[in-house]
Amino acid sequence: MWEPASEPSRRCTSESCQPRLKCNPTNIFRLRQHGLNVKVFEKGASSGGIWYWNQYPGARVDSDTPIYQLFDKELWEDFTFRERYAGWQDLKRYFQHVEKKWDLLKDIEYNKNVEGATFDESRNQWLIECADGTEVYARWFIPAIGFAAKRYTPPIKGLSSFHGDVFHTAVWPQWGVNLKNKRIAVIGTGASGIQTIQELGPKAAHLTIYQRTPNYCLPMNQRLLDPKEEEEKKKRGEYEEAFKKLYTTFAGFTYDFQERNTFDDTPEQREEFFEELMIKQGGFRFWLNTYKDMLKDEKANNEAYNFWRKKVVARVPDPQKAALLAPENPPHPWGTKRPSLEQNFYEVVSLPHVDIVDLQTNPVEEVTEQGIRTKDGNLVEFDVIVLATGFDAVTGSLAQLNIRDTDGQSIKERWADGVRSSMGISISKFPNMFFIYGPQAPTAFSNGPSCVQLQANWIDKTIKGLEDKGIKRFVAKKEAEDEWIRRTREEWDATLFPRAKSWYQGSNIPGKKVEPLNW
Ligand code: NA7
Repeated sequence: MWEPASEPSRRCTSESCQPRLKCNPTNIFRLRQHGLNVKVFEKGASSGGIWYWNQYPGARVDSDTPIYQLFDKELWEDFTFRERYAGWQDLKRYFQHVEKKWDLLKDIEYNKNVEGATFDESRNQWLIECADGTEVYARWFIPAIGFAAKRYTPPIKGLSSFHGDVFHTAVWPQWGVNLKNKRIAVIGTGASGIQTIQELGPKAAHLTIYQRTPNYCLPMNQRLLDPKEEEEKKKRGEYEEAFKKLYTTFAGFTYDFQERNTFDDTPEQREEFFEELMIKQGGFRFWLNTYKDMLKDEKANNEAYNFWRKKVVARVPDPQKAALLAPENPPHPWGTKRPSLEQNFYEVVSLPHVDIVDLQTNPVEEVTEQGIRTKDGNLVEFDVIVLATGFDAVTGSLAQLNIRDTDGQSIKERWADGVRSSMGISISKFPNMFFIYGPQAPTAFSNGPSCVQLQANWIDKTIKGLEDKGIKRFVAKKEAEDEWIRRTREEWDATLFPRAKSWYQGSNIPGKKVEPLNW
C-alpha cells in the first residue's frame, strides 16, 4: 500500500491506498488499534531520535526520567533499565524492546527524510514530501521531531581551516571516535558539554573548556539499578503509582514544589533541607522539589544559589577555576537555565591537564590550522575541537521543515514575529496537523516522556473522536492561539526565567526573537 523506496518518484493517489497518518512510535500502537493506517517516516537509520543522533562520549539521560519512560505495563513488565540515569546504549536497547513488543517496525520507514508538506484543500489531506522523492497523502499529520532537531554551530572565524577533526555533539559519528591521548577543545558547557568533558577529561592528553556561561550542575547520584529490587517494586505496584503521580506535578516528575516558601524555614532548617535535596537525593530535586518561591523570588533564589555555590567550591581546589565555575555573583538566577546532572564533573575539571577559558573576558578570536586563538593572543593547539554548542531549540525543529499552511506560508514565516500555537499542539491554518514535544507545550520544562505521553493520548482521543463522527477537517482558531500566547507569557513573566539568556527563550541564537518558548 506504500510507495516502495525504490520507486521514489511515483505518487500513490488511489483513495484505497492512502496512508491516513504520519506520526511517531508514541502513537502508532494506539492509532492502529482504532483501525487507522499508520506510517512513520524517520530520518535516522534506527530508532531513538535524539538518542540516535547524540551518541557523543558519555551521552545519557540527565533528567529524573529513566524508568518513567515505561508508561505501559506491557513495556515494563519485562524490561528494566540498568542504571538510574540510562546511557544512550541502554536507551537504544529500550527503543528496540518497544519496537519488538508492539511490532512497530512494519509501520516505520527509517532513512526517510521528510522535507515538507502542503495541505490539499480539495482532499482535506496533507501531501507529505520526502527528500528521496516519495510523496504520500495523509488525513492526519503528526510532526514529532522533538525540540532539538536543528543543531547550532556558531559562526567561528576560521573553523573550516582547522587541520584536526571537528565534531558537533548533536551529530556524533555513529561508529565512535577514539579520543584517547588527544589534545581536545570543548566549546560549550550545556548538558552535552558537561557530559563530554566528564568522559573525555580523564582520557585526554590535554583538554581545554571554552566556557561562556557556567552551568549550575547538580549531583546525579548515579547508581546501578538492582534488577531484583526493581522486580519487587513492580510487584508492589510502585511503577504504576509513579506513573499516576507524573500527571499531577509541575514538571511531570514524581515530585513537586513544596507548599512552603524559602523563608518559612529557619536558616538551619533550610540548610538541612537543601542538603537533603541536592546531596542526599540528587537529580533535579534541588530544582523542582524545592521551595515554591525559588524560581519566582530573587532573595529566595539567592539562598539556593549560595548553597549550591558553597558545595561546588568545596569540590574545586583551584580558586581560579572555582571562581569561573561558581562565581560569587550569580550570572543568572539559579535554575533559570537548565542545570545539568553531573557525576564527577568538578573533579575532572580540577585535573591539572584540564583548563578553562572564560569566553566572557577572553572570547575566541579565530580558529587556525593548529588550534584556537583567543582575544589575549594565546593560541592553544588541538587535535580535536568538540562543538557542544546546542540547538536552535524548541522552534527550530519544526520551522526548518517546508510545511506550508493553507495560505502557502511556511511555519518559519508564520513564526517570524513570534511563535503561535493553540495549546502547543496545533497551529491555525494548518488543519489536521498536531505536533508533539514542540513550542508552547511543557516540552523543555518537563519530563519529556510525561509530556509526550499526555499529548499522544490527547491526539489519539481527538483523532478517534473526529473519525467516529466522520469529520474530515479540524483546525485551531486564531483566537485560541492569541489566548494561549497570552497565558504562556503571563506565567513566564511571573518567574525569574526571563532574566537568563537561555534557549528556553531563544536567546542562544543570534537574531532569534526572545520570547517564552515553553508552557
Ligand atoms: P545547550 O544547553 O544549548 O548548550 C550549549 C552550550 O554552548 C552553552 O554552554 C552555550 O553557552 C554554548 N555556546 C553556544 N554558542 C556559543 C558560542 N558562540 N560561543 C561559545 N559558547 C557557545 O545545548 P546542549 O546540547 O548541551 O543541551 C541541550 C539540551 O538538550 C539539554 O539541556 C537537554 O535538555 C537536552 P551559553 O550558556 O549560551 O552562554
